[in-house]
Amino acid sequence: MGIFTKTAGYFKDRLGKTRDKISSSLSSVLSLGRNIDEALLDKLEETLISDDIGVETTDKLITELREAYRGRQIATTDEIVPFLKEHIKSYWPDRDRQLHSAQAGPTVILVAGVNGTGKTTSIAKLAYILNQNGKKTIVAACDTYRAAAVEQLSIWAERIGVQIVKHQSGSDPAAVAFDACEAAVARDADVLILDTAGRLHTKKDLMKQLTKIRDVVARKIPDAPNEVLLVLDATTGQNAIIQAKMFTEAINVTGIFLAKLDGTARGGIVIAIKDQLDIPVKFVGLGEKPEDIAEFDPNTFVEALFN
Ligand SMILES: Nc1nc2c(ncn2[C@@H]2O[C@H](COP(=O)(O)OP(=O)(O)O)[C@@H](O)[C@H]2O)c(=O)[nH]1
Ligand SMILES: [Mg+2]
Repeated sequence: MGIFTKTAGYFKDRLGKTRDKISSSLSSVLSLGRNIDEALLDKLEETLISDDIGVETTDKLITELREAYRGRQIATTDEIVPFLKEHIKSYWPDRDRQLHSAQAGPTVILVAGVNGTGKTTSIAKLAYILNQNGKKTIVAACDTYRAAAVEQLSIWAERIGVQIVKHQSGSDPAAVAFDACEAAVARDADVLILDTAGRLHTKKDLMKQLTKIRDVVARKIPDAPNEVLLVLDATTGQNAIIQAKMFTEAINVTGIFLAKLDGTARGGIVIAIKDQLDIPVKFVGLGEKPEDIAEFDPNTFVEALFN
């Protein structure tokens, strides 16, 4: 069990909105009759797409379901949900979802994402759990663009009991990153997490700043950053995928932190992300408290989504 692991019950509880949506749309399809037929499969296809799981996975599911139905391996509607669960789980690539750590010296996590997606909160969650587990963690306020951003991270740092490296708002974020790396090494920290700005004058400025921070970090600490986490807001649906494509053009994103999965009925988006992005969802945000973070696990997730 990893330190970010949560129980199936916790997932079920937090994913209630998405589960309710999926279960009510599915039950309207399943109530069409006891036996599967072509009309029911068409209706099911529409339903799955409306549940945000994406065209690609829906196509695959419906094709396989139709084959199973025509081949008489499956006949009644009560077999549909178990079929969907088993197949959706099997589509997930078996990949590394662990947080990458440094062999020696501090592990450096660079966190990026559009404003309001949940970056600062997600950093607080990571820092909180790591710190609770005996990893000395420092956060760095490299979002110097907005006055409130440094303040927000300072409040979190104090609340969860971790150190912070910050400058005045408006100062050079790369200079904050520089100082933060020095502090992390000098104070023998296990983990350094860098917050970044989510909006600048132009998209080009934003990406330039991000790569500048990354380059400073890479020069100060060998093999850093060990992880570049992109925070996406689950409530924004397809927009989150567009954002991810934009960031991956500028920086090598190693994992996704999908925030606000508790606040949305669109949790099916995790499945669409798997189809459309070649980046693993490593963490999910399931509330506003520091402990509301979980490692993403496809099996637990799929079980929590389908009743
Ligand atoms: N319900 C819920 N709210 C979240 C979650 N993560 C962040 N938020 C909220 O989203 C808002 C924006 O978060 P913030 O961390 O400031 O975003 P940033 O601008 O990307 O740094 C805040 O009100 C957070 O409390 C989550 O997992 N669940
Ligand atoms: Mg922020």
